[in-house]
Amino acid sequence: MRRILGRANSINVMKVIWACEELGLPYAREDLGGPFGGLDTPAYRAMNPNALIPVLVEPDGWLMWESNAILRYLGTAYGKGGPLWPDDPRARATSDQWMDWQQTVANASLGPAFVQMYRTPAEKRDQAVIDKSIARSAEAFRVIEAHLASQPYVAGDTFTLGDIPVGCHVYRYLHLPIDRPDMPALAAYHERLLRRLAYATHVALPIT
Ligand SMILES: N[C@@H](CCC(=O)N[C@@H](CS)C(=O)NCC(=O)O)C(=O)O
Repeated sequence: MRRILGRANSINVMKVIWACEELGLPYAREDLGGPFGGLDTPAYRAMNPNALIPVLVEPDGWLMWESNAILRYLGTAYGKGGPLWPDDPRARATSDQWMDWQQTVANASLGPAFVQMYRTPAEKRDQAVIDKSIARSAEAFRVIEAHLASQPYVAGDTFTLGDIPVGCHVYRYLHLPIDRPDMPALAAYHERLLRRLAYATHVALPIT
């Protein structure tokens, strides 16, 4: 059986679950990281030397880490000829571009506020870090707001794997208890994604 290693409330684990569900791939998920621990062990570091989740372990034991790279692997291995990871190089590149945007722009801007608000004890929180992160996030998410104002999905008219990292982060941005500018295209995107069972079941949950 394919294994997804990592706690269910990790945004990066959610991406892999969502991709497996979209591709119809069976998997078993195992709780690791956060309160479950288990990452700083020789056995886990032998799988992922960064001691981070997720790790994907294929049924034959081959494994890999880095959530967006896992999505690209799953699409290439199991999505051939289908709409999720288009064979057309340019359509695929556009989907891929937005995956990188999620890591390098969305996460870089919103991550600090999330870590302060959800992963840092109240007495150690730095409001200046939160404020700066929220301000940077407004700029970052205006980019995807403008993009999705003219098309339903990141790569065009069709849902692709690039919507998975972006959708996970848009959900988080729209549902964190922070001030944010009105972003109607992102709100509509969230409503569109809610029609996908995997998003509704594994992503659109209370943020913890
Ligand atoms: N770039 C990596 C980041 C992985 C990462 O930062 N994972 C976090 C959870 S979202 C983690 O392992 N945190 C430590 C923990 O959960 O104990 C990826 O996309 O897979």
